[in-house]
This record gives sequence, C-alpha cells and structure tokens, in this order.
Amino acid sequence: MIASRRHRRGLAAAVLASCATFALAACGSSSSGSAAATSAAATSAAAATSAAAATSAAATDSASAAPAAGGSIKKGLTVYFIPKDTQNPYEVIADQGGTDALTELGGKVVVSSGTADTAAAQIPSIQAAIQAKADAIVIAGNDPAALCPSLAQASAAGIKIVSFDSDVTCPNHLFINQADTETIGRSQVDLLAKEIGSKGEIAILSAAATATNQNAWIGFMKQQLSKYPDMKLVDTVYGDDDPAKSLTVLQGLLTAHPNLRGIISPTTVGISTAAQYLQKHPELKGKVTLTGLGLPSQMKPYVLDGTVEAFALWNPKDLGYLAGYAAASLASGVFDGSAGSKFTAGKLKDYTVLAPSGTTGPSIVLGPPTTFDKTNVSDFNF
Ligand code: RAM
Repeated sequence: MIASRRHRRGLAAAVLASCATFALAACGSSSSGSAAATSAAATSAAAATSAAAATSAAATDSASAAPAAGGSIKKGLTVYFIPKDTQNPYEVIADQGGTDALTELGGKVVVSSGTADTAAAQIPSIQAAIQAKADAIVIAGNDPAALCPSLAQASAAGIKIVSFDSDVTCPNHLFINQADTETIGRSQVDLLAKEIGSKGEIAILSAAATATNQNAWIGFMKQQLSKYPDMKLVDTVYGDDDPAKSLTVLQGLLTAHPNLRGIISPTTVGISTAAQYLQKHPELKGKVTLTGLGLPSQMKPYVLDGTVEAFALWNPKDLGYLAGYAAASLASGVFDGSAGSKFTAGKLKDYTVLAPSGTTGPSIVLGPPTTFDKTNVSDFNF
C-alpha cells in the first residue's frame, strides 16, 4: 500500500524507468480509479462464485485464497486474457484455466483478442484493458516487440503485465512458460528422429512467422538437428494457426519436397490439420511421418488409427490457471515477479521465478511436457 502511494506520487517517466528493470512492485498496483470496474467485477465474480460454490468455497477465506508470503490476493480483480486469437481451441482452453483461477480468487477474466495471429489484432484488446482499468493483462504474444509500446502504456497505467504461451521482449513483465523452451525444441527433433531412423528430409509446419514461442522452439530444433547428420531440414512453412492456411502450406510443402520423410508441427492447429490430411491420403502412410505439439483430445483418433505415432504437449488449462494466479498475485502485491520471488498458484502449489536468460526476462515454467502415444492419449481431457 505504501509502495503504491509512493508510486502514484512519482512521474510517469520515473515509472517507466523503474519498470524497465522489472521492479514490478515499484511499477504500481491497480489504481484507485479502477473502483467501478472492480465493483462490476465483484458482482460478476460473486455470481460465478455462487455457481461454483463447491470448488470456490475455500477461496472466500482470504487466508486460503492468498497463501503467498506478502499478503492477500485482492477480491474483485479484473484480468484481461489476450490470447493469440479467440478461435484456436488451445488458446480457448488456456483462457478457461485463467477464468478458473480468477473465479477461485473472487475476481474475473475478460477474454479479448482478434481472429488473426497478428500483433495488430491484439493491440485493440490492450487498449480495451487500459480503458477498463484492468488490474492485469495476460497476453500470448503474436510478435516479440510490436506489442511493447501498447504494453508500456498499460504498465504506466498501473496494469501488471504477464505473458504466457508466447513471450514478448518488452522489459516489464513476467513470462509464464509452458515448459522449458530448449527441452521442447530439442525433444521434438528427438521424437521425429526416433520414428524415421534419424534419416531423411524433414520440414517444419509452424504457426505465425512472428510468434515468439514457435521461433524459439525452432531455434533449438535447428541446434538439435546438428546431432543428426543424416536428417536435413529442407523447409519451414507458416500456417498462422489458421486451419485453412495450414492446409494450403502443407500441400505446398508436400508438392515441393516429394522425398519428405518427416514433419514437425509445433502447433496444435498445424499438427491436427496435417494429421487430418495424412489420414485422408493413405498413399502417404509410412512415407511421411508427422509429430509435433498437439491436443490429445484432437489427436486421439489419428493416434489410435496409426496416422500419428507420438506427439507432445502440456496441459494448456494449467498454463492459463498458473498465469491467472501469477497475474492476481502481482496485482495484489503479494509477490513482485522478480527472479527468486515465490508465489502459490492454488492447486498447482508453489512456483519460484527464474532468473532472466538470453532474451527471456524473469519467467516461470509450468512443468515438463508429456509425450502422448497409443498407450496414454485417451487418458487426457484437453
Ligand atoms: C498452438 C499455438 C500455441 C502453441 C501450441 C502448442 O495452439 O501456436 O502458441 O503453444 O500450439
């Protein structure tokens, strides 16, 4: 409280300067001007809470809702979740996890984004969060840098910034990473290598060319490929997480590279589109092997009928839930998001912020990815 009053007396320039070093606690908490928004949020949260009385009963006790060291999570918080787009089922599940978290905490989530995976489509949602005097923004970046001016504006207005799924390179935010970036990239190559005997032409079917997560994973895939001298990456194509575009670029890929042995699609939209195509084209069976990152619920039929042998992912609902708890904890000042600081994410328990590394600032990692195949693909409901 004292810190936030002190902050409000400061100049905007000073705020930006202190935020640039990621001293989140010094970047202001939600301003008192958000009273109207938060009271509307409290009403809607109350309705949501009573609808989910069984699961959120404990959350009405502030001690159990706020187990982190620095105090209680505030009630009535409004957190804007800005996914890559509003149509991707993966992002929808992740946002649902965020809604679950804020419902437990007596706040609310507003999901807002565009329908195309571009920074331009996300900027109006950042502006809407500023207008609504939101307490925090949780964003999956469609671009590493293009969102930064808008996010800096939000930060200067006292809104806490959390990125999840796909990071941004702006200075003042906490990144909730789904799994260790290097592990994801390298393990995708290992998975494909195992299936194709470490030999042949391979390609990557990615999402948006500007997506930070995709490009970071692809970077590590390329490094890992140096361990497989007989595997050659011949192309990387971008389907923008749009099923129609993913299909078009996949067909182009298969035409351009008739000797293609393997495809890695590190996107749930790309891999499900490609699996559907391969299923409909039995002449490609045993010729082109597909792996990547997919939703078990979408991939199950393709695994059970042998179109796809194995792929990986984490639980996107847990990712959103973790991001929701992180955002609420930052907005309540119960932790400051700096390296080494800790908070408790409800049923997911305790997390410690990792130190910045490379182009990634302070971050939290949800956990290791799971590999799915015939033996376990039916056991997951996401
Ligand atoms: C897609 C998106 C998302 C990615 C998952 C695996 O839905 O590109 O960013 O994390 O796939």
